[in-house]
Amino acid sequence: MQGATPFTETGACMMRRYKRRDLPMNTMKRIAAVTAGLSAGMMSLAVWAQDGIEGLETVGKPHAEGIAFQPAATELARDLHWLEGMVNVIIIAVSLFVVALLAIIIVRFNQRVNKEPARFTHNTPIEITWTLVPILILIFIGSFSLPVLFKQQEIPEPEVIVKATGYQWYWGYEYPERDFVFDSILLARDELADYGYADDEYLLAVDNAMVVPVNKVVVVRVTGGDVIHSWTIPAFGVKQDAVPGRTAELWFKAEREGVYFGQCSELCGKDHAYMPITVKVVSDEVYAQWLDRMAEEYAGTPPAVTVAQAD
Ligand SMILES: [Cu+2]
Repeated sequence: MQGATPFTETGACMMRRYKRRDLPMNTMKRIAAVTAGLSAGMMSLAVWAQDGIEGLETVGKPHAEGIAFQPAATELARDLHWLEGMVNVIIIAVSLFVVALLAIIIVRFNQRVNKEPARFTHNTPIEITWTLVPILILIFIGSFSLPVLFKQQEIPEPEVIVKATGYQWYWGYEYPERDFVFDSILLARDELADYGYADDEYLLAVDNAMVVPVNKVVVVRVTGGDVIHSWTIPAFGVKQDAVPGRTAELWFKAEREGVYFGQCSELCGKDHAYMPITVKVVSDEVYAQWLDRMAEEYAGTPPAVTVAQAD
């Protein structure tokens, strides 16, 4: 047991688990996984992703002592990384310039070296310069940052729609096209292996990940069920507040299959740290199979059948 960890299989967490609509099914799965784990000869069976999606590389994950961004998996994230690099160059240049000015003043105009200080108070050319130059720098930055912002906020025609709802303290996902809903709940440390996650993915991995197809425009409609939460996947370069009573949208087009992690990014109560976000980006056919399985398990609608029509 993790004595110091507030999130255990008892108390509040257990209550939340009972809110799931799929509890009987899931309990069955868990019993199956534990039984498999008990048999040494069948140990490998315990390590299977419970959503039936296997062999995905973990791409968007924080690393101990890491200071850079997670690898960009969308055009939006690449834009953000580029913008950060460009603004950093300006920040460093301005900082070095100011430090150099300070150094010159300290060395050349101290009381000892400069016994007779100048008495003038105005210098028009310098005053115009130090007003204009910062304005020009801001216009320059804005001419690059605003297009990046507009690209994020102008939602393209969706190929896949997912509704994400933040609750205290887990996420719920809805796939309106197939009419199913499920909850996505933090995995306890001892459950990670059963679901195919590494031990250091505690506080990042969930039981039911959101699944989306690769290279498709995914629009996520984000809302809050109780208080304000915030949905994010850093590697996608997206972050959107989940506000009760409002539906906000974000979009991304993930270019690489894999597992991506995020965490609720709006302080939402005592278990704010225990409502992570896991997204699996998969191929079109894996996505279609997953949709069918989920529609069946969560009583969604069967796939639309295209019927040939005679004119
Ligand atoms: Cu939250």
